[in-house]
Amino acid sequence: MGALYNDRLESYRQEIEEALFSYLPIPEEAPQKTVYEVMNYACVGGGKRLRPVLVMEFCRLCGESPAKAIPFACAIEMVHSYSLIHDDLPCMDNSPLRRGRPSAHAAYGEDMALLAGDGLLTRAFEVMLAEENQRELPPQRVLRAAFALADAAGAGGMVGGQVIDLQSEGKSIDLPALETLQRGKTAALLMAACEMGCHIGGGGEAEIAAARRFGEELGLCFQIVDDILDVTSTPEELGKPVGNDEKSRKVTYVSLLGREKALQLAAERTEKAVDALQVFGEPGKALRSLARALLQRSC
Ligand code: GRG
Repeated sequence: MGALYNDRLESYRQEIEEALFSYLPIPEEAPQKTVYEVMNYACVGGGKRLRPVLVMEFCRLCGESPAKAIPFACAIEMVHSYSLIHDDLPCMDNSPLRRGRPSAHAAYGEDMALLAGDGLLTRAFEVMLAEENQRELPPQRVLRAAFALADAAGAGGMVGGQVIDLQSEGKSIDLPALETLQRGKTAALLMAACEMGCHIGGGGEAEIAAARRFGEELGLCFQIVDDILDVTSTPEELGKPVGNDEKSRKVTYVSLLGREKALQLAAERTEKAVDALQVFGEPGKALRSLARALLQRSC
């Protein structure tokens, strides 16, 4: 991930890899060993780890050691991985490939994939609310971070966005409707990542509001680039099938605006995201670079 992350963010990414591995063990003797195996398969060792990196960096920007944010960073990655498992299921996108290898249901069957998604969603809250976090941090910070994740992941956020997406297939929706959908499906979790970092870091209301604004602009921009990559990239580069949006007759930023205008909108959004970071001053530099690098991402 060298092109996306500077040295500090890259070191967070590596810490996250190690911590995810330790939070998702595969107990040899457990009769339900398979579900642990699928949870581990879907979450450990793959993906850009963008959401957890944001949690840790916003924690640092609010003045707390980023190490304190690791359980929360891992929790949001677990929720993200659950959403990818469920998104790939035959009843959703029916996708055989994820992060460059067979998707969870392709490798382990639909039943185990569904349950592993449920297991990851639940494990996320177990990891955040563990007693040691409540000892090492003011409990208020822990609770506010856990609430932000629950709020973003549920029917008012990511799940709601997915529902609108499914119900919009084959229909002609306009740009405001597409934005409502993507605010839930993609941006909600990125906003939560930024907000959670501020809660753990002890940030004030100005920092939280700025972080949420950054996350929302970044999230919408992220989705525009995702839509562009779906028509310009290859399964080898993306690690997942391409051309899906057209196949499932989905309205996207590209189908509504064309590639050039979609990219222009993403660039404008990126600068709005960068603007939102003003409250963090010079120390926000790594996030400014990250936002601009995400505009150029190839996977
Ligand atoms: C409860 C059935 C059920 C579903 C949960 C599936 C779902 C709700 C929501 C869909 C969320 C989703 C897949 C949104 C798309 C967001 C997106 C662009 C994901 C890809 O994120 P990256 O590029 O992936 O950060 P990596 O692999 O790098 O982590």
